[in-house]
Amino acid sequence: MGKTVIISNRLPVQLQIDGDTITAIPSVGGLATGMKSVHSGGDSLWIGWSGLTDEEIPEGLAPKIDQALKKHGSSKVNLTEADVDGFYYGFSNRTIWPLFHYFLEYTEFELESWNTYVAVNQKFADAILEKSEDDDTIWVHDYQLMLVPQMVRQQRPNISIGFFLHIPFPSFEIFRTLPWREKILEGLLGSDLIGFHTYNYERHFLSSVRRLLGLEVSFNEIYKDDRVIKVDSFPMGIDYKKFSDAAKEHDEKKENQQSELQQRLNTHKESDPDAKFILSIDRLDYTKGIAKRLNGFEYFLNKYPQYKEKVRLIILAVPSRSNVPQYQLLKKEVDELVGRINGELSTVSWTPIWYFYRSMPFDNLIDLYTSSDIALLTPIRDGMNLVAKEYIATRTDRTGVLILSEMAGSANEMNESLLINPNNFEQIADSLYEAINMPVEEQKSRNRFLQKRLERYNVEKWANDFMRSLIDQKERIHTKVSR
Ligand code: ADQ
Repeated sequence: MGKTVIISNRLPVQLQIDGDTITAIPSVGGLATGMKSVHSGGDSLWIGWSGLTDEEIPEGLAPKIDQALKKHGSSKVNLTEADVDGFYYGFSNRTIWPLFHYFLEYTEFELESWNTYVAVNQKFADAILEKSEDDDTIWVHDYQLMLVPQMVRQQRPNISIGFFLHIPFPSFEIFRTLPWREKILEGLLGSDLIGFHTYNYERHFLSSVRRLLGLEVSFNEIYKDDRVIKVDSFPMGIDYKKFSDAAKEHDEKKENQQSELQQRLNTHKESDPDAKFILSIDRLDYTKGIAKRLNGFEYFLNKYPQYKEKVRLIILAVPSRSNVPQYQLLKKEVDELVGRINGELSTVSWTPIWYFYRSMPFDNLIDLYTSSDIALLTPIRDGMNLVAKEYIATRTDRTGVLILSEMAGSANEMNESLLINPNNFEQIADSLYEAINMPVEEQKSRNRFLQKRLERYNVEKWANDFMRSLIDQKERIHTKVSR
């Protein structure tokens, strides 16, 4: 058996350039961690963009960058600034991202960015073709690279290809609006296995294949030419141990070892034992429902005014895609909403919303997760939502209440949380009331189930399940189906 080749838009390393010294630092993101068991170094390769455009790479340093990446089993795809504009900020994030999250009004259909998407997908496919052999196993990730499977398949009919989509696959009625809908489906169907987070996304995809391409679909298999393509759901987990161990370590810290953030949180708790922290963490993205969360919180404070001066909403939003206009508008909307609500409701001793617009180091994330009585996550659409899982994993004493939007993929596996419709402010307000008043025994019994499930189906298991399924499918690859 050959090696495993993983392909994603970004490589799981960050490049640091200091004069002519290049260092590649491994990223600690969910995907990179999850793939650890698959991307074990010696017999695997990760192909992706380094984060630096051709224009940004200092003259003569490209070979050094290649060497630095090689040490981490990585190889870069070269992209120009124009490529990144049209492919990433353009078609990926102004067409596919809004459309697949049901934001039709934000979706742009531009031929030029589609053409760049095709050309850049070809660059990724070419990189795979150059670096792989027929007996290798290829795993392509996410919505930026949906044409890659077919582009590779055309040149390498016998190679084994898996594809995983990290965002929702929308219903047929939404997907059909895309001018290049058949091309996207055909691109994906170059794979042997196509994975989604949930059964619903899988079902939507199969329905589009049947209705737009007229292909035969039986249960979760698609028959195309002489191939059988398997479609399945693999709900992505987290590195459970990393989060639960970090939380245990956090609990054992003496006061003088605690971060400044933790000490500030403690001071507030000590000054009023009834005070509650409500936490939300996400990228600043319109799909995450941050404005609805703020409105829901305001509604809660007006409906249950006894909690004024008692509860605080901590909003941690990571800057994201800030050169796409809708993200700039969203930033403005959230800034104004936080300002207005705080302006109207604050007292000399209480600010209802603490808003941090930045990425936080892992230790501070743990401070926030472990200090918050409630996590309030209200995405309007979300492929999975790992923050919900991370919050539960850090609750070492099993207290804490998760309020989660039913529009997040993770809601399917987290029935013991309080599920809400993010458009229903009444329900958000009542769930906050329920969470604040939930008996500790009930919190523990709900979290016991959640923790067990998350511990068992962690991110490593997710990656291994996908790979096992792909290898199984390999045995059937290209067998003529007599039908
Ligand atoms: P995202 O939309 O990025 O991922 P999510 O799954 O919640 O959403 O992952 C966010 C990650 O970033 C979490 O691990 C979280 O801890 C971290 N993070 C968030 N805010 C942070 C901050 N301020 N500082 C530091 N870290 C922060 C996409 C899809 C999701 C899907 C994942 C995985 O949109 O639906 O769950 O991929 O498939």
